Amino acid sequence: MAVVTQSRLWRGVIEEYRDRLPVTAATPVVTLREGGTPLVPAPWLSEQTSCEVYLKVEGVNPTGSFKDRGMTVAISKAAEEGAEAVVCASTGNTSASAAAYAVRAGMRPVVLLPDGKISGPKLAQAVVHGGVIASVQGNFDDCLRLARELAETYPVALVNSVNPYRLAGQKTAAFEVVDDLGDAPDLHVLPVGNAGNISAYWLGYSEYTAYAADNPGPAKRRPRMWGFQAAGAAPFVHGGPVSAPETVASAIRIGNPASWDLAIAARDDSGGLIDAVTDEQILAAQQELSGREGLFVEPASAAGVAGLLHYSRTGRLDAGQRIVVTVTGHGLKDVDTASAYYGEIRPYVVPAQADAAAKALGLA
Ligand code: AN7
Repeated sequence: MAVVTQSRLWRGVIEEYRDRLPVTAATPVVTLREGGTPLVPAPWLSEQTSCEVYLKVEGVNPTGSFKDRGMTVAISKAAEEGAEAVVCASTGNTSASAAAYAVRAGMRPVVLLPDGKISGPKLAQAVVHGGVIASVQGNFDDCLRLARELAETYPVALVNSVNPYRLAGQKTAAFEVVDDLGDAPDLHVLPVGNAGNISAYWLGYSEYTAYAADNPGPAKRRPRMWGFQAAGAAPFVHGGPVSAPETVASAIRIGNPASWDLAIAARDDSGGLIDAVTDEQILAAQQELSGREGLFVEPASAAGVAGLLHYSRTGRLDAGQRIVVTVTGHGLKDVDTASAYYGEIRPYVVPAQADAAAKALGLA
């Protein structure tokens, strides 16, 4: 099939940033035209924090989360290397993305999911994309260990973020922020689970500045990186792995992050921090984003906003900063948690008659 590449529309992260990614002319590009996501000004958050806040809305990617950025590169490279099957462990979003990109490349996606701990819509994504689904008796950390072991011994390519092609793809989000703003922000805030994304953003910001002396980019500086974990799954805050992680934000229910050293480097080299927010703070932030900014994100995605608000309200955020917060996945990824937070829905039951309806709805 002839592919139109002269399009003035967004072509996906590989074509948009080809010179900064580990691909060659021999790499078959497997893309769903991911990336190019909106950087949305957040007036309510800006007012709350006395800062200039933007949201990098990753839920609009093809499978509904930021994972697609890394998956296009990982699957394209796996295709180049002749892989016929890929495997990943996942709390739900990686598996949705891996399944979509793998079938597009004609590969079998094998996904290892912690038994009973995946949201319904994410499981449905793995199903509709033809994933070979394993419900593992253990948590995400057990799934990742199993995925590594399978990839070591059997003919299946590992596409978790321990695969460096994943981080290479994900760093493009930092490029986009700089391309949109003209420079890096003062502060970049995001949720942390397996810690691939905070590592990838730092890599992206670093490569896009003169810090990479051999390949200077358009940014003049790098931001401080602030990562937020869920309090019940906060190994970086405790200083070591957590054996039984627990949080309502199932996407970041991770106790033993794979990108430990890279995330610590991102935190320390940027003069940033990694801290925790409670489930209550996460759900409240999710509600504020929906009700005030008009953006519905999944619980894990609200952890960065929860952390920013917490630091602002406790007097630990300097005013006047330019801040980007990544919201990592779409709200439709976990409808049950959101609905439960709002309680029973009691709509006004009205006749199909304007006068009576207006009266019941408070319009008359
Ligand atoms: C919505 O899908 O780990 O710190 O297996 O789905 O880069 O792990 C998901 C992680 C944040 C944390 N927000 O990012 C998986 C998985 C959402 C996520 C994270 C995840 P990392």
